[in-house]
Order: sequence, then C-alpha cells, then structure tokens
Amino acid sequence: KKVRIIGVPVDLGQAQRGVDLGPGALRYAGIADRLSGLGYQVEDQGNLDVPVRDVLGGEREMHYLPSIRRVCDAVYQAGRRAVEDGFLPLFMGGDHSMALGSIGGVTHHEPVGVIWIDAHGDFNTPQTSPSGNIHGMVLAALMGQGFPELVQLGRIGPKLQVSDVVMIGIRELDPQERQRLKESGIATYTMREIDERGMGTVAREAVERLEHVSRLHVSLDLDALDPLEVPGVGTTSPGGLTYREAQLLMEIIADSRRLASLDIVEINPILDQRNQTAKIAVELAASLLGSRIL
Ligand code: DIR
Ligand code: MN
Ligand code: MN
Ligand code: MN
Repeated sequence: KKVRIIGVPVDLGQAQRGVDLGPGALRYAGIADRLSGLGYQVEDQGNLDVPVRDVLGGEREMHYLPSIRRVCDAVYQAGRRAVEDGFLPLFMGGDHSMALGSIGGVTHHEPVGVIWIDAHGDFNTPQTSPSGNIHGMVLAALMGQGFPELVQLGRIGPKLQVSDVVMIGIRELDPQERQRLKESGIATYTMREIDERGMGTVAREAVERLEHVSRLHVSLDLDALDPLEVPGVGTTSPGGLTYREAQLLMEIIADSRRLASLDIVEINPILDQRNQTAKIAVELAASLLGSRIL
C-alpha cells in the first residue's frame, strides 16, 4: 500500500488569501507520519509549481483562468502518473479548483466514483456564478459545463457522469446553482438529510450508489465541517458536519475498501487557531485510510 502526497498551493480559485498555505499546514500537522503509522509507504512528491497571484495582475479580471488551467494541467498529469505508478494519490490544496486536475487525472484510465464533501455545490457556470470564483465551478466543469479551457483539461470531454457523483454536507447554494443542481440528477445529501436520517444511513447509502465503480475518490472541502470545529477555512458556512459525523463518514467510506484517491482542500491556516483545521483533516484522512479505534 503506497500513498503519494502531492501539494498544490493554489489560492487563485477564490478571493481569500491563505489557502495556498494548506499543504504546509497539513505537513506540519504530521500527515505523512500519521499515514506511515498505519502501514503505508508514504512518498511526498513536494508541491507543484503554482504562481502567486501577486505576479498575475493581468489575470485578475479573468479570475486567473489561464493560471488555474496551467496548474490543473500539472495536477492532472501528477494524478495520472500516481495511479499508473500504483500509488493512492493524496492531493493537498489549495482551494477546490485543483480538483479539476486531480479528478481529471485519476479518471484518465477508468471511471471513479466521486464523493464530494462540501458545504457548497461548486456547480456554478461562468453564467450563474455571482462571485466569478472558479472554485465554485469545479464540479460543473468536471461534468462538461463551463469554461471550455477547464472542460477540455487533460483530455477532451466530461470527466464524470451524473451517476458517478454523490454530494454530502451541502447547505449553501447560489440561486441559479441550486436550480442547476436540482435539474442535474446528482445524488445530493444535504444537511437536512443528515440531520433527519443520520450520517450512518446517509454514508452507507452514498457508498452503495457508487457500487458500479471499483475505485472511489473523496474530495474533502473542509468547509463541510462546522466552522466552530474548523475555523481555518476561507468560506465558512454555519450548521455543518460535526467532527464525529465527519469521522463516521470517513470510516464508512473506508469500510468499502475502494478508496483510491483523495483531495483535502480549502484549509486556510491564516484564519485558523493553532493549526487545528489541518490537525482535524489529518485525523479524517487517517480514518479514511483505515485507522480504527479498536
Ligand atoms: C460560491 C461559494 N457558491 C461561489 N463557493 C464555495 O463562489 O460560487 N465553494 N465557497 O467552496
Ligand atoms: Mn468546494
Ligand atoms: Mn466549500
Ligand atoms: Mn468577475
């Protein structure tokens, strides 16, 4: 069992400064040692090259689309190579825009089922996005909608089918994004579903919905958790998953034994207290990779 850690210090997909420090925060929280302790051979490939926005003045109006595309191209190739080399790639963001590359790359050879854990839908198109921020458009682009530069990234055409995606933790959607998501047919477990039915039931059902694919990818946006427990994220949304609910979700996904790749995104250590968000993310990653209480 081999894990390859790939740092993607990109903050260009959103407005708040500080998410580019996520890979460092996760390393300082001990992610590599935690996973080695579980018996994995862990290889840290370092950070991919990402330009800082301070040198990209001319791209501001375009919400850094050209640079995000270039970064995601590199992420795509790194993800593809990790799978070819027999590793489970762990992508450390950075903001969620990097998932365009990670999910593109890990689906290069065969489809994967994606569990998108997020307070937000990330299902905007350039036409529906009130902010223009590309991290809010990633899932739509992966499914073939939005900027052609992003839709055609790595290889031509959509990277995901509707039936290959489940979303968990959703509670904040823009008006037109909400309409788009409802019409998309994507299986979406909102906070209401989790409150009413419980995380155990929801998580098992979510994994079952992806039974037709042999590999699973988890895209974990830390803002899915409640900001009281993880203050170190850029776009906080109240009423999120508790740490316990998130742990249970990780353990149930791990039980499937099909986890093949992972994104940990949107950690902003500048807004954090004592790196607690990254520490919690490390514990969640450990559960997802098989750590058990007993
Ligand atoms: C919002 C926020 N829906 C947007 N999205 C965030 O800008 O499109 N995603 N924060 O994680
Ligand atoms: Mn997100
Ligand atoms: Mn989010
Ligand atoms: Mn704009």
